[in-house]
Amino acid sequence: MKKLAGSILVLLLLASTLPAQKPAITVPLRFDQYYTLDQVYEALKALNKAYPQLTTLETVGTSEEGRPIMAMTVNNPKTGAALDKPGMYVDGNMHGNEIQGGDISLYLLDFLLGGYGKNPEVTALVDRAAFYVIPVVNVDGRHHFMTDANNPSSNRSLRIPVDDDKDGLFDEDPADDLDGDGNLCEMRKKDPFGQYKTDPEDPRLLVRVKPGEKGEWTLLGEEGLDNDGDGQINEDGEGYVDPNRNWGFDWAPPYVQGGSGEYPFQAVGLKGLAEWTMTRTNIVFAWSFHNNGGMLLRGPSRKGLGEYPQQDVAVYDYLGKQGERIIPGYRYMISWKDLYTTYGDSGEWITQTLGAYFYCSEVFQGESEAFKGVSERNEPGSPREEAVRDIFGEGVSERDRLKFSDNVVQGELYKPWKAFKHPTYGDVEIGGWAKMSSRLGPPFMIKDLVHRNAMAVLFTAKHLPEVSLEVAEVKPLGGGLYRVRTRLSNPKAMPTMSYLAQKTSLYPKDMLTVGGAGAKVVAGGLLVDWYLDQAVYKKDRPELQFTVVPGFGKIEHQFLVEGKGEITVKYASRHFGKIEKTVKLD
Ligand SMILES: [Ca+2]
Ligand SMILES: [Ca+2]
Ligand SMILES: [Ca+2]
Ligand SMILES: [Ca+2]
Ligand SMILES: [Zn+2]
Repeated sequence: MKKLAGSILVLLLLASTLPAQKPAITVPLRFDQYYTLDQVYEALKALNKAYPQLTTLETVGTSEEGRPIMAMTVNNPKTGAALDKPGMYVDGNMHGNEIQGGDISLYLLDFLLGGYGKNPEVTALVDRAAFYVIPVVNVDGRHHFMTDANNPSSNRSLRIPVDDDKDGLFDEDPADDLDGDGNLCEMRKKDPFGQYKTDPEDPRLLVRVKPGEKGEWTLLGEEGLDNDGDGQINEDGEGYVDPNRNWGFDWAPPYVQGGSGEYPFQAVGLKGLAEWTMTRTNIVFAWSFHNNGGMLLRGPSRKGLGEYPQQDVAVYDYLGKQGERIIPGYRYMISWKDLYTTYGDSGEWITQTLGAYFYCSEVFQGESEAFKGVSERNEPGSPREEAVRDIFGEGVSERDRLKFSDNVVQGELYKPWKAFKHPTYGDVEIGGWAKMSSRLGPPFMIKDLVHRNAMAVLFTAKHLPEVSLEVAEVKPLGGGLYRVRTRLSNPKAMPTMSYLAQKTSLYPKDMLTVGGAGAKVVAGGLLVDWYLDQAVYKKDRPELQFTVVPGFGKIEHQFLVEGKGEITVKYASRHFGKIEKTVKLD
Protein backbone atom coordinates (compact mmCIF):
# COMPACT_ATOMS: atom_id res chain seq x y z
CA MET A 1 0.00 0.00 0.00
CA LYS A 2 2.74 2.37 1.03
CA LYS A 3 4.80 1.38 -1.98
CA LEU A 4 1.88 1.99 -4.33
CA ALA A 5 1.23 5.43 -2.84
CA GLY A 6 4.94 6.19 -3.34
CA SER A 7 4.90 5.25 -7.01
CA ILE A 8 1.72 7.27 -7.59
CA LEU A 9 3.52 10.22 -6.02
CA VAL A 10 6.49 9.69 -8.35
CA LEU A 11 4.13 9.53 -11.32
CA LEU A 12 2.40 12.71 -10.23
CA LEU A 13 5.74 14.44 -9.81
CA LEU A 14 6.87 13.25 -13.23
CA ALA A 15 3.64 14.44 -14.82
CA SER A 16 3.96 17.86 -13.31
CA THR A 17 7.57 18.28 -14.45
CA LEU A 18 6.95 17.08 -18.03
CA PRO A 19 6.40 19.87 -20.53
CA ALA A 20 2.76 20.23 -21.57
CA GLN A 21 2.15 17.93 -24.54
CA LYS A 22 1.12 19.77 -27.68
CA PRO A 23 -2.16 18.26 -28.81
CA ALA A 24 -1.62 16.27 -31.99
CA ILE A 25 -3.08 17.68 -35.19
CA THR A 26 -6.11 15.63 -36.16
CA VAL A 27 -8.34 15.61 -39.23
CA PRO A 28 -10.75 17.36 -39.65
CA LEU A 29 -8.54 20.32 -38.88
CA ARG A 30 -9.66 22.96 -36.42
CA PHE A 31 -9.59 26.65 -37.11
CA ASP A 32 -9.79 28.16 -33.65
CA GLN A 33 -6.26 29.52 -33.69
CA TYR A 34 -3.57 30.26 -36.25
CA TYR A 35 -1.35 27.27 -36.99
CA THR A 36 2.36 27.59 -36.27
CA LEU A 37 4.65 26.57 -39.12
CA ASP A 38 5.34 23.20 -37.49
CA GLN A 39 1.60 22.68 -37.12
CA VAL A 40 1.10 23.55 -40.80
CA TYR A 41 3.57 20.81 -41.73
CA GLU A 42 1.86 18.44 -39.30
CA ALA A 43 -1.58 19.32 -40.66
CA LEU A 44 -0.43 18.64 -44.23
CA LYS A 45 0.99 15.29 -43.19
CA ALA A 46 -2.22 14.47 -41.32
CA LEU A 47 -4.33 15.30 -44.40
CA ASN A 48 -2.02 13.25 -46.60
CA LYS A 49 -2.33 10.32 -44.21
CA ALA A 50 -6.11 10.63 -43.93
CA TYR A 51 -6.64 10.95 -47.70
CA PRO A 52 -3.77 9.06 -49.35
CA GLN A 53 -5.72 8.34 -52.57
CA LEU A 54 -6.59 11.98 -53.20
CA THR A 55 -3.44 13.79 -52.09
CA THR A 56 0.22 14.09 -52.94
CA LEU A 57 2.50 16.01 -50.59
CA GLU A 58 5.74 17.34 -52.02
CA THR A 59 8.58 19.62 -51.10
CA VAL A 60 8.83 22.11 -53.96
CA GLY A 61 11.60 24.29 -52.65
CA THR A 62 13.85 24.92 -49.69
CA SER A 63 14.00 28.27 -47.97
CA GLU A 64 17.08 30.36 -47.24
CA GLU A 65 17.15 28.86 -43.75
CA GLY A 66 16.62 25.31 -45.04
CA ARG A 67 12.92 24.84 -44.32
CA PRO A 68 10.83 22.86 -46.82
CA ILE A 69 8.19 24.67 -48.86
CA MET A 70 5.42 22.13 -49.21
CA ALA A 71 2.75 21.72 -51.85
CA MET A 72 -0.29 19.50 -51.65
CA THR A 73 -1.92 18.30 -54.83
CA VAL A 74 -5.53 17.19 -54.60
CA ASN A 75 -6.46 14.94 -57.46
CA ASN A 76 -8.62 11.86 -57.86
CA PRO A 77 -6.49 9.46 -59.95
CA LYS A 78 -9.62 7.38 -60.73
CA THR A 79 -10.90 10.23 -62.89
CA GLY A 80 -7.55 10.88 -64.55
CA ALA A 81 -4.10 12.28 -64.02
CA ALA A 82 -3.81 15.76 -62.52
CA LEU A 83 -2.17 17.17 -65.67
CA ASP A 84 -5.14 16.02 -67.75
CA LYS A 85 -7.55 18.23 -65.78
CA PRO A 86 -7.90 21.96 -65.38
CA GLY A 87 -5.70 23.13 -62.50
CA MET A 88 -6.42 25.57 -59.68
CA TYR A 89 -3.36 26.89 -57.89
CA VAL A 90 -3.53 28.48 -54.43
CA ASP A 91 -0.77 29.87 -52.25
CA GLY A 92 -0.55 31.85 -49.05
CA ASN A 93 1.72 33.55 -46.55
CA MET A 94 4.22 34.93 -49.08
CA HIS A 95 4.86 37.77 -46.69
CA GLY A 96 6.00 36.22 -43.42
CA ASN A 97 3.61 38.19 -41.22
CA GLU A 98 0.58 37.53 -43.46
CA ILE A 99 -0.20 34.21 -41.92
CA GLN A 100 -3.94 33.94 -42.69
CA GLY A 101 -3.23 32.64 -46.21
CA GLY A 102 -1.69 29.53 -44.67
CA ASP A 103 -4.82 28.86 -42.66
CA ILE A 104 -7.13 29.59 -45.61
CA SER A 105 -5.13 27.11 -47.71
CA LEU A 106 -5.36 24.44 -45.02
CA TYR A 107 -9.09 25.07 -44.69
CA LEU A 108 -9.55 24.73 -48.44
CA LEU A 109 -7.69 21.40 -48.41
CA ASP A 110 -9.58 20.13 -45.37
CA PHE A 111 -12.90 21.21 -46.90
CA LEU A 112 -12.24 19.59 -50.28
CA LEU A 113 -10.95 16.35 -48.80
CA GLY A 114 -13.47 16.11 -45.97
CA GLY A 115 -16.33 16.93 -48.33
CA TYR A 116 -15.31 14.43 -50.99
CA GLY A 117 -17.90 11.67 -51.23
CA LYS A 118 -20.23 13.56 -48.88
CA ASN A 119 -21.07 16.84 -50.56
CA PRO A 120 -22.02 16.38 -54.25
CA GLU A 121 -20.68 19.80 -55.30
CA VAL A 122 -17.29 19.18 -53.71
CA THR A 123 -17.17 15.64 -55.04
CA ALA A 124 -17.86 16.76 -58.60
CA LEU A 125 -15.23 19.47 -58.38
CA VAL A 126 -12.53 17.19 -56.95
CA ASP A 127 -13.36 14.65 -59.65
CA ARG A 128 -12.90 17.08 -62.51
CA ALA A 129 -10.14 19.47 -61.40
CA ALA A 130 -6.68 19.36 -59.87
CA PHE A 131 -5.82 21.60 -56.92
CA TYR A 132 -2.26 22.68 -56.23
CA VAL A 133 -2.01 24.27 -52.80
CA ILE A 134 1.07 25.80 -51.19
CA PRO A 135 -0.13 27.05 -47.79
CA VAL A 136 3.08 28.76 -46.72
CA VAL A 137 5.38 30.26 -49.34
CA ASN A 138 7.57 32.19 -46.89
CA VAL A 139 8.25 29.40 -44.42
CA ASP A 140 11.09 31.23 -42.67
CA GLY A 141 8.86 34.28 -42.38
CA ARG A 142 5.95 32.41 -40.80
CA HIS A 143 8.28 30.65 -38.40
CA HIS A 144 9.98 33.85 -37.27
CA PHE A 145 6.81 35.91 -37.20
CA MET A 146 5.08 33.46 -34.89
CA THR A 147 8.10 32.54 -32.76
CA ASP A 148 9.96 35.83 -32.39
CA ALA A 149 8.97 39.21 -31.03
CA ASN A 150 7.34 41.23 -33.82
CA ASN A 151 4.91 43.96 -34.64
CA PRO A 152 1.96 43.27 -36.97
CA SER A 153 3.99 44.37 -40.00
CA SER A 154 7.45 42.99 -39.29
CA ASN A 155 9.04 39.80 -40.59
CA ARG A 156 7.61 40.11 -44.07
CA SER A 157 10.92 39.52 -45.80
CA LEU A 158 12.79 36.52 -47.07
CA ARG A 159 15.83 35.65 -44.97
CA ILE A 160 18.32 37.04 -47.43
CA PRO A 161 20.56 39.43 -45.49
CA VAL A 162 20.67 42.95 -46.92
CA ASP A 163 22.86 45.78 -45.61
CA ASP A 164 20.12 48.41 -45.37
CA ASP A 165 22.33 51.22 -43.99
CA LYS A 166 25.36 50.35 -46.15
CA ASP A 167 27.78 50.09 -43.24
CA GLY A 168 29.25 46.78 -44.35
CA LEU A 169 27.29 44.83 -41.75
CA PHE A 170 24.21 42.79 -42.61
CA ASP A 171 21.01 42.78 -40.53
CA GLU A 172 23.06 43.93 -37.52
CA ASP A 173 20.51 46.19 -35.87
CA PRO A 174 16.94 44.88 -35.80
CA ALA A 175 14.31 46.12 -33.35
CA ASP A 176 14.62 44.68 -29.83
CA ASP A 177 11.87 43.42 -27.54
CA LEU A 178 13.03 45.54 -24.59
CA ASP A 179 10.37 44.44 -22.13
CA GLY A 180 10.45 40.83 -23.28
CA ASP A 181 6.69 40.51 -23.88
CA GLY A 182 6.96 39.08 -27.41
CA ASN A 183 5.74 42.26 -29.08
CA LEU A 184 7.70 45.00 -30.78
CA CYS A 185 5.68 47.96 -29.63
CA GLU A 186 6.43 51.66 -29.76
CA MET A 187 8.59 53.89 -27.57
CA ARG A 188 7.49 57.34 -26.46
CA LYS A 189 9.16 59.98 -24.31
CA LYS A 190 7.77 62.92 -22.37
CA ASP A 191 8.68 66.03 -24.33
CA PRO A 192 7.04 69.47 -24.07
CA PHE A 193 8.25 70.13 -27.62
CA GLY A 194 6.92 66.84 -28.95
CA GLN A 195 4.50 66.56 -31.87
CA TYR A 196 1.95 64.53 -29.92
CA LYS A 197 -0.26 64.90 -26.86
CA THR A 198 -2.44 62.44 -24.97
CA ASP A 199 -5.74 61.80 -26.74
CA PRO A 200 -8.41 63.48 -24.58
CA GLU A 201 -10.83 60.64 -25.44
CA ASP A 202 -8.52 57.72 -24.68
CA PRO A 203 -5.39 58.35 -22.62
CA ARG A 204 -3.63 55.35 -24.20
CA LEU A 205 -3.64 57.02 -27.60
CA LEU A 206 -1.71 59.98 -28.92
CA VAL A 207 -3.00 62.73 -31.15
CA ARG A 208 -0.99 65.26 -33.09
CA VAL A 209 -0.78 68.72 -31.55
CA LYS A 210 -2.34 71.53 -33.51
CA PRO A 211 -0.15 74.50 -34.49
CA GLY A 212 0.60 76.57 -31.36
CA GLU A 213 -0.57 73.82 -28.99
CA LYS A 214 1.79 72.51 -26.33
CA GLY A 215 3.27 69.08 -27.02
CA GLU A 216 3.57 66.23 -24.57
CA TRP A 217 5.17 63.25 -26.30
CA THR A 218 7.78 62.39 -28.88
CA LEU A 219 7.43 59.05 -30.62
CA LEU A 220 10.75 57.22 -30.91
CA GLY A 221 9.74 54.36 -33.19
CA GLU A 222 9.84 50.68 -32.49
CA GLU A 223 11.30 49.24 -29.32
CA GLY A 224 15.03 48.92 -29.84
CA LEU A 225 18.63 49.72 -29.11
CA ASP A 226 21.62 50.82 -31.13
CA ASN A 227 22.94 47.27 -31.32
CA ASP A 228 26.05 48.10 -33.35
CA GLY A 229 26.85 51.47 -31.78
CA ASP A 230 26.64 53.38 -35.07
CA GLY A 231 24.44 56.12 -33.67
CA GLN A 232 21.24 54.80 -35.24
CA ILE A 233 18.57 52.61 -33.70
CA ASN A 234 16.85 49.71 -35.55
CA GLU A 235 18.36 50.76 -38.86
CA ASP A 236 19.10 47.30 -40.28
CA GLY A 237 16.62 44.54 -39.51
CA GLU A 238 16.28 41.01 -40.94
CA GLY A 239 16.12 40.84 -44.74
CA TYR A 240 14.96 42.76 -46.82
CA VAL A 241 14.19 41.02 -50.04
CA ASP A 242 10.46 41.17 -50.60
CA PRO A 243 9.13 37.74 -51.61
CA ASN A 244 6.55 39.43 -53.82
CA ARG A 245 9.01 41.58 -55.80
CA ASN A 246 11.67 39.01 -56.71
CA TRP A 247 9.85 37.04 -59.44
CA GLY A 248 11.15 36.58 -62.94
CA PHE A 249 8.73 38.68 -64.92
CA ASP A 250 8.92 42.49 -65.14
CA TRP A 251 11.52 42.50 -62.36
CA ALA A 252 13.21 45.86 -61.67
CA PRO A 253 16.28 46.74 -59.59
CA PRO A 254 15.87 48.06 -56.03
CA TYR A 255 16.23 51.72 -57.01
CA VAL A 256 13.06 51.26 -59.09
CA GLN A 257 11.32 48.63 -56.94
CA GLY A 258 12.34 48.50 -53.28
CA GLY A 259 13.04 45.03 -51.93
CA SER A 260 13.39 43.39 -55.34
CA GLY A 261 16.73 41.74 -54.50
CA GLU A 262 19.86 41.62 -56.63
CA TYR A 263 18.31 39.67 -59.50
CA PRO A 264 15.07 37.81 -60.26
CA PHE A 265 14.67 34.56 -58.32
CA GLN A 266 17.58 35.35 -56.04
CA ALA A 267 15.32 33.65 -53.50
CA VAL A 268 16.14 29.95 -53.76
CA GLY A 269 12.82 28.84 -52.27
CA LEU A 270 10.78 30.96 -54.66
CA LYS A 271 12.84 29.69 -57.56
CA GLY A 272 12.13 26.09 -56.58
CA LEU A 273 8.45 26.87 -56.18
CA ALA A 274 8.36 28.59 -59.58
CA GLU A 275 10.09 25.69 -61.32
CA TRP A 276 7.63 23.24 -59.83
CA THR A 277 4.69 25.42 -60.76
CA MET A 278 5.89 25.74 -64.37
CA THR A 279 5.66 21.98 -64.78
CA ARG A 280 1.98 22.15 -63.76
CA THR A 281 1.11 23.20 -67.28
CA ASN A 282 -2.61 22.77 -66.60
CA ILE A 283 -2.90 25.68 -64.17
CA VAL A 284 -5.78 27.81 -65.38
CA PHE A 285 -6.26 29.99 -62.33
CA ALA A 286 -3.89 31.00 -59.54
CA TRP A 287 -4.85 32.67 -56.29
CA SER A 288 -2.49 34.15 -53.76
CA PHE A 289 -3.54 35.17 -50.25
CA HIS A 290 -2.02 38.26 -48.64
CA ASN A 291 -3.41 40.00 -45.60
CA ASN A 292 -4.37 43.59 -45.51
CA GLY A 293 -7.17 45.71 -46.85
CA GLY A 294 -10.18 43.58 -47.84
CA MET A 295 -9.30 43.57 -51.53
CA LEU A 296 -9.62 41.15 -54.40
CA LEU A 297 -6.96 42.29 -56.84
CA ARG A 298 -6.37 41.46 -60.46
CA GLY A 299 -3.50 42.68 -62.65
CA PRO A 300 -1.90 44.23 -64.44
CA SER A 301 0.57 45.21 -61.74
CA ARG A 302 1.86 48.12 -63.76
CA LYS A 303 0.11 50.45 -66.20
CA GLY A 304 2.89 50.10 -68.77
CA LEU A 305 2.10 46.41 -69.21
CA GLY A 306 -1.16 47.42 -70.83
CA GLU A 307 -4.69 46.34 -69.97
CA TYR A 308 -5.45 42.64 -70.39
CA PRO A 309 -7.55 41.61 -73.41
CA GLN A 310 -11.19 42.50 -72.98
CA GLN A 311 -12.35 38.86 -72.96
CA ASP A 312 -10.01 38.17 -70.02
CA VAL A 313 -11.25 41.26 -68.21
CA ALA A 314 -14.78 39.88 -68.63
CA VAL A 315 -13.71 36.66 -66.85
CA TYR A 316 -12.11 38.64 -64.02
CA ASP A 317 -15.12 40.94 -63.67
CA TYR A 318 -17.58 38.06 -63.52
CA LEU A 319 -15.63 36.18 -60.86
CA GLY A 320 -14.62 39.36 -59.00
CA LYS A 321 -18.23 40.39 -58.55
CA GLN A 322 -19.01 36.96 -57.09
CA GLY A 323 -15.99 37.26 -54.79
CA GLU A 324 -17.35 40.55 -53.44
CA ARG A 325 -20.63 38.79 -52.68
CA ILE A 326 -19.08 35.74 -51.05
CA ILE A 327 -16.79 37.84 -48.86
CA PRO A 328 -18.74 40.90 -47.69
CA GLY A 329 -16.55 43.98 -47.52
CA TYR A 330 -14.13 42.88 -50.24
CA ARG A 331 -13.55 45.31 -53.05
CA TYR A 332 -12.62 43.90 -56.44
CA MET A 333 -9.86 46.12 -57.79
CA ILE A 334 -7.07 46.49 -60.36
CA SER A 335 -3.60 46.38 -58.77
CA TRP A 336 -1.79 49.24 -60.47
CA LYS A 337 -4.79 51.49 -60.78
CA ASP A 338 -6.61 51.09 -57.49
CA LEU A 339 -3.71 50.12 -55.20
CA TYR A 340 -0.15 50.70 -56.40
CA THR A 341 2.38 49.71 -59.03
CA THR A 342 4.58 46.68 -58.42
CA TYR A 343 7.40 45.08 -60.36
CA GLY A 344 8.42 41.43 -60.18
CA ASP A 345 5.39 40.19 -58.26
CA SER A 346 4.14 36.63 -58.32
CA GLY A 347 0.81 37.44 -59.93
CA GLU A 348 2.21 39.02 -63.06
CA TRP A 349 4.75 36.22 -63.33
CA ILE A 350 2.10 33.51 -63.27
CA THR A 351 -0.20 35.48 -65.59
CA GLN A 352 2.43 36.31 -68.17
CA THR A 353 4.56 33.16 -68.14
CA LEU A 354 2.03 30.43 -67.35
CA GLY A 355 -0.92 32.17 -68.97
CA ALA A 356 -3.07 31.63 -65.90
CA TYR A 357 -5.69 33.97 -64.54
CA PHE A 358 -4.69 35.40 -61.17
CA TYR A 359 -6.24 36.98 -58.10
CA CYS A 360 -4.50 38.33 -55.05
CA SER A 361 -6.65 38.61 -51.94
CA GLU A 362 -5.83 41.03 -49.17
CA VAL A 363 -7.87 39.27 -46.54
CA PHE A 364 -8.01 41.33 -43.35
CA GLN A 365 -10.62 44.06 -43.19
CA GLY A 366 -10.16 46.89 -40.72
CA GLU A 367 -13.92 47.41 -40.86
CA SER A 368 -14.39 44.14 -38.98
CA GLU A 369 -12.93 45.88 -35.91
CA ALA A 370 -14.70 49.19 -36.37
CA PHE A 371 -16.76 48.98 -33.14
CA LYS A 372 -19.68 50.82 -34.59
CA GLY A 373 -23.29 49.82 -34.27
CA VAL A 374 -25.58 49.90 -37.28
CA SER A 375 -27.16 53.20 -36.29
CA GLU A 376 -23.74 54.82 -35.78
CA ARG A 377 -22.47 53.59 -39.13
CA ASN A 378 -25.46 55.10 -40.82
CA GLU A 379 -25.20 58.51 -39.17
CA PRO A 380 -24.85 61.02 -41.97
CA GLY A 381 -21.46 62.70 -41.96
CA SER A 382 -20.17 60.45 -39.18
CA PRO A 383 -16.83 62.15 -38.43
CA ARG A 384 -13.65 60.41 -39.52
CA GLU A 385 -11.46 60.99 -36.51
CA GLU A 386 -8.64 62.41 -38.59
CA ALA A 387 -6.72 63.64 -35.56
CA VAL A 388 -6.06 60.09 -34.43
CA ARG A 389 -3.22 58.40 -36.26
CA ASP A 390 -4.76 55.82 -38.48
CA ILE A 391 -1.76 53.53 -38.74
CA PHE A 392 -3.18 51.25 -41.39
CA GLY A 393 -5.00 53.92 -43.33
CA GLU A 394 -8.25 52.02 -43.50
CA GLY A 395 -10.55 54.69 -42.21
CA VAL A 396 -11.11 52.83 -38.95
CA SER A 397 -9.79 54.96 -36.16
CA GLU A 398 -7.46 53.73 -33.46
CA ARG A 399 -10.09 54.78 -30.91
CA ASP A 400 -12.59 52.37 -32.38
CA ARG A 401 -10.06 49.59 -32.75
CA LEU A 402 -9.06 50.03 -29.15
CA LYS A 403 -12.70 49.81 -28.05
CA PHE A 404 -12.96 46.64 -30.10
CA SER A 405 -9.89 45.29 -28.31
CA ASP A 406 -11.26 46.26 -24.89
CA ASN A 407 -14.76 44.96 -25.38
CA VAL A 408 -14.61 42.17 -27.93
CA VAL A 409 -11.30 40.51 -27.02
CA GLN A 410 -10.78 41.86 -23.49
CA GLY A 411 -7.75 43.95 -24.25
CA GLU A 412 -5.71 41.32 -26.12
CA LEU A 413 -4.75 43.57 -29.02
CA TYR A 414 -3.07 46.45 -27.20
CA LYS A 415 -0.23 46.72 -24.69
CA PRO A 416 -0.65 49.54 -22.17
CA TRP A 417 2.27 51.94 -21.84
CA LYS A 418 4.95 50.92 -19.30
CA ALA A 419 7.98 52.80 -18.03
CA PHE A 420 11.39 51.68 -19.31
CA LYS A 421 14.93 52.97 -18.77
CA HIS A 422 16.49 53.22 -22.21
CA PRO A 423 20.30 53.39 -22.52
CA THR A 424 20.11 56.12 -25.16
CA TYR A 425 16.82 57.92 -24.50
CA GLY A 426 16.63 57.62 -20.69
CA ASP A 427 13.10 57.40 -19.28
CA VAL A 428 10.71 56.22 -21.97
CA GLU A 429 7.46 54.29 -22.14
CA ILE A 430 6.77 51.21 -24.22
CA GLY A 431 3.31 50.30 -25.45
CA GLY A 432 0.94 50.05 -28.37
CA TRP A 433 -0.52 47.46 -30.72
CA ALA A 434 0.40 43.83 -30.09
CA LYS A 435 1.92 41.54 -32.69
CA MET A 436 -1.30 39.58 -33.16
CA SER A 437 -3.44 42.62 -33.99
CA SER A 438 -4.12 45.19 -36.66
CA ARG A 439 -3.91 42.97 -39.73
CA LEU A 440 -4.65 39.64 -38.06
CA GLY A 441 -8.17 39.10 -36.82
CA PRO A 442 -8.48 37.62 -33.34
CA PRO A 443 -8.91 33.83 -33.29
CA PHE A 444 -12.71 33.87 -33.00
CA MET A 445 -12.85 35.46 -36.46
CA ILE A 446 -10.67 32.86 -38.18
CA LYS A 447 -13.41 30.39 -39.08
CA ASP A 448 -15.52 32.93 -40.95
CA LEU A 449 -12.47 34.30 -42.76
CA VAL A 450 -11.07 30.96 -43.90
CA HIS A 451 -14.47 29.60 -44.91
CA ARG A 452 -15.56 32.57 -47.01
CA ASN A 453 -12.19 32.88 -48.75
CA ALA A 454 -12.07 29.15 -49.48
CA MET A 455 -15.62 29.34 -50.87
CA ALA A 456 -14.56 32.16 -53.21
CA VAL A 457 -11.81 29.82 -54.44
CA LEU A 458 -14.39 27.05 -54.94
CA PHE A 459 -16.69 29.34 -56.90
CA THR A 460 -13.78 30.22 -59.13
CA ALA A 461 -12.68 26.60 -59.44
CA LYS A 462 -16.18 25.69 -60.59
CA HIS A 463 -15.58 28.07 -63.49
CA LEU A 464 -12.47 26.29 -64.70
CA PRO A 465 -13.21 25.25 -68.29
CA GLU A 466 -15.43 22.18 -68.64
CA VAL A 467 -15.37 21.12 -72.24
CA SER A 468 -17.77 18.74 -73.97
CA LEU A 469 -17.15 17.37 -77.43
CA GLU A 470 -20.05 16.40 -79.65
CA VAL A 471 -19.97 15.05 -83.15
CA ALA A 472 -23.04 17.07 -83.96
CA GLU A 473 -23.62 15.84 -87.48
CA VAL A 474 -22.46 13.18 -89.94
CA LYS A 475 -24.17 13.89 -93.26
CA PRO A 476 -23.56 11.84 -96.41
CA LEU A 477 -23.03 14.15 -99.37
CA GLY A 478 -22.87 11.30 -101.91
CA GLY A 479 -19.94 9.64 -103.63
CA GLY A 480 -18.43 8.49 -100.32
CA LEU A 481 -18.09 12.05 -99.09
CA TYR A 482 -19.36 13.05 -95.64
CA ARG A 483 -19.86 16.38 -93.88
CA VAL A 484 -18.84 16.02 -90.24
CA ARG A 485 -19.58 18.78 -87.81
CA THR A 486 -18.08 18.93 -84.32
CA ARG A 487 -19.02 21.13 -81.42
CA LEU A 488 -16.81 21.96 -78.45
CA SER A 489 -18.79 23.68 -75.73
CA ASN A 490 -17.97 25.08 -72.31
CA PRO A 491 -20.62 26.30 -69.88
CA LYS A 492 -18.04 27.82 -67.52
CA ALA A 493 -16.55 31.32 -67.37
CA MET A 494 -12.96 30.48 -68.24
CA PRO A 495 -11.82 29.63 -71.77
CA THR A 496 -9.32 26.85 -72.40
CA MET A 497 -6.63 29.46 -73.08
CA SER A 498 -6.54 33.00 -71.76
CA TYR A 499 -6.70 35.69 -74.42
CA LEU A 500 -3.44 37.10 -73.10
CA ALA A 501 -1.83 33.69 -73.63
CA GLN A 502 -3.27 33.58 -77.15
CA LYS A 503 -2.00 37.06 -77.94
CA THR A 504 1.55 36.26 -76.87
CA SER A 505 1.53 32.53 -77.81
CA LEU A 506 2.50 31.48 -74.31
CA TYR A 507 1.70 27.85 -74.92
CA PRO A 508 0.17 25.70 -77.66
CA LYS A 509 -3.47 26.09 -78.56
CA ASP A 510 -5.90 23.20 -78.22
CA MET A 511 -5.84 20.63 -81.02
CA LEU A 512 -8.80 19.02 -82.68
CA THR A 513 -8.03 16.11 -85.01
CA VAL A 514 -10.17 13.86 -87.16
CA GLY A 515 -8.95 10.55 -88.56
CA GLY A 516 -9.87 6.99 -89.40
CA ALA A 517 -8.24 3.97 -91.04
CA GLY A 518 -10.52 4.09 -94.07
CA ALA A 519 -11.09 7.82 -94.17
CA LYS A 520 -9.35 10.87 -95.50
CA VAL A 521 -10.11 14.44 -94.42
CA VAL A 522 -10.21 16.53 -97.57
CA ALA A 523 -11.26 19.81 -95.97
CA GLY A 524 -11.61 21.09 -92.44
CA GLY A 525 -12.02 24.36 -90.67
CA LEU A 526 -14.08 26.61 -88.50
CA LEU A 527 -17.82 26.44 -89.00
CA VAL A 528 -18.92 30.05 -89.01
CA ASP A 529 -22.63 29.59 -89.68
CA TRP A 530 -24.42 26.33 -89.11
CA TYR A 531 -27.49 27.17 -91.18
CA LEU A 532 -25.88 29.05 -94.04
CA ASP A 533 -23.21 26.34 -94.23
CA GLN A 534 -20.32 28.76 -94.04
CA ALA A 535 -16.98 27.28 -93.11
CA VAL A 536 -13.48 28.72 -93.23
CA TYR A 537 -11.29 25.84 -94.34
CA LYS A 538 -7.68 25.54 -93.30
CA LYS A 539 -5.18 25.35 -96.15
CA ASP A 540 -2.83 22.57 -95.05
CA ARG A 541 -3.43 19.49 -92.93
CA PRO A 542 -7.22 19.92 -92.70
CA GLU A 543 -7.45 16.98 -90.28
CA LEU A 544 -5.74 19.07 -87.57
CA GLN A 545 -7.35 22.25 -86.26
CA PHE A 546 -5.88 24.61 -83.68
CA THR A 547 -8.54 26.07 -81.50
CA VAL A 548 -9.62 27.56 -78.17
CA VAL A 549 -12.93 26.87 -76.49
CA PRO A 550 -14.35 30.15 -75.18
CA GLY A 551 -15.96 30.61 -71.78
CA PHE A 552 -19.76 30.48 -71.67
CA GLY A 553 -19.79 29.37 -75.29
CA LYS A 554 -19.02 26.95 -78.04
CA ILE A 555 -16.90 26.55 -81.14
CA GLU A 556 -17.87 24.42 -84.14
CA HIS A 557 -15.78 22.87 -86.87
CA GLN A 558 -16.67 21.29 -90.17
CA PHE A 559 -14.78 18.51 -91.91
CA LEU A 560 -15.33 16.95 -95.31
CA VAL A 561 -14.33 13.33 -95.01
CA GLU A 562 -13.95 10.82 -97.81
CA GLY A 563 -14.12 7.08 -97.20
CA LYS A 564 -15.94 4.69 -94.91
CA GLY A 565 -15.88 3.03 -91.52
CA GLU A 566 -15.17 4.67 -88.22
CA ILE A 567 -13.59 8.02 -87.61
CA THR A 568 -12.26 9.32 -84.31
CA VAL A 569 -12.41 12.97 -83.30
CA LYS A 570 -9.78 13.85 -80.72
CA TYR A 571 -9.54 16.99 -78.68
CA ALA A 572 -6.45 17.78 -76.59
CA SER A 573 -5.97 20.91 -74.49
CA ARG A 574 -3.16 21.89 -72.15
CA HIS A 575 -5.56 23.54 -69.75
CA PHE A 576 -8.48 21.18 -69.98
CA GLY A 577 -7.32 17.69 -70.92
CA LYS A 578 -8.35 15.23 -73.60
CA ILE A 579 -11.60 13.91 -75.04
CA GLU A 580 -12.26 11.63 -77.97
CA LYS A 581 -15.36 10.45 -79.79
CA THR A 582 -15.69 7.75 -82.42
CA VAL A 583 -18.49 7.75 -84.98
CA LYS A 584 -19.39 5.71 -88.04
CA LEU A 585 -19.55 7.19 -91.51
CA ASP A 586 -22.88 6.08 -92.99
CA1 LIG B 1 24.08 47.31 -41.97
CA1 LIG C 1 7.92 44.37 -26.28
CA1 LIG D 1 22.63 50.89 -35.05
CA1 LIG E 1 24.35 49.77 -38.65
ZN1 LIG F 1 1.51 40.55 -48.80
